[in-house]
Amino acid sequence: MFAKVEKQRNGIELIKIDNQETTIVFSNFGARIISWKYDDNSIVLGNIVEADEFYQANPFKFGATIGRYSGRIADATFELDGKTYTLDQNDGENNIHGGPHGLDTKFFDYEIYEQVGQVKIIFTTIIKSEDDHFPGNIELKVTHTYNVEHKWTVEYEAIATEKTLFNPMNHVYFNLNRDNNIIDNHYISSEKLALYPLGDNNLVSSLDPIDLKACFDTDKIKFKDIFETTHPQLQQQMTRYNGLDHPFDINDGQMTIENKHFLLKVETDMPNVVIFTFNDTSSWQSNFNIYKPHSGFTLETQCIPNDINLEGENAQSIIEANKPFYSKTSYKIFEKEI
Ligand code: G6D
Repeated sequence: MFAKVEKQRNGIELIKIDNQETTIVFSNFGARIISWKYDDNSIVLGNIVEADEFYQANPFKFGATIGRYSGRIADATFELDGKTYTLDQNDGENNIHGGPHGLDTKFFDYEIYEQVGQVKIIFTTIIKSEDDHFPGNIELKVTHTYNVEHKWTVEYEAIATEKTLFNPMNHVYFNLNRDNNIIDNHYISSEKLALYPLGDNNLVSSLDPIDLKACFDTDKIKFKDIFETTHPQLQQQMTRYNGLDHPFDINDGQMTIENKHFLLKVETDMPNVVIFTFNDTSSWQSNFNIYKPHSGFTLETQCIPNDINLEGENAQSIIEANKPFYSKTSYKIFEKEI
């Protein structure tokens, strides 16, 4: 397989990979995915034509690598080894997406490897403590691989100079509908689907999750049925957030999402998946903002947001100095025969 590089303005470079029925495009800006198409159907949200302007001030972080810490950190502060760290507040009083200078804002260096049956792009950068106020610098490699089986894999390899937090993810929004209509008709499935309820400011309020499989008693749960549930605790969550913005426990890191035409299979070694159904699209004052609520959904494979304040030294996002971190998530798209 081969890759073609296209340079746009503002330092944005696109790396385009063609795999017959499917095409996929990545960028050096935020080591992000820009486009993924099955024939003429866009299955992710983004803008390949005007990428040079679209991504710079987009608060929705379409397709970006997020880090060093993906989810919210309550009150933008945490304690590690008895020391208190104060981060930038970029979500009310919280810190989100690693702060205002997170990985989504970085221009990565990259190398392309065209191999038999796949293309690999290795993006590299350094996260500096002076930029985000977490302890330690991190040398980071984000590898996007696309193969002939229409499978996109993201691998994260990191090494930190000090004990710190590392909780990366990709902020891609999917929409498997051919007409790109809202995603309420999609079904999610996994042998385990347990949702952590949120309290104030989108923060997890309890480590006792709601078992969705028990609530709905079905293998495949439709987003619409979750949004319109009469289950009291879940209904309260949906009313409050107009959809999902919740961490899930899933079975063995595997889940599928499907509609009539396509099925997307996700596999991850990260402990949780945050599903966000793009519930409020109004915060971006831009002609580029053509999105209505539920235009897409994310599958953010990460440690439970705010784990450092919820679980202290047991938080899974803690990494030791000089000890290599590795994590992998893949998304594979299938067209259904109808
Ligand atoms: C993340 O969980 C958050 C959402 O609350 C936020 O609005 C979005 O990113 C932009 O998924």
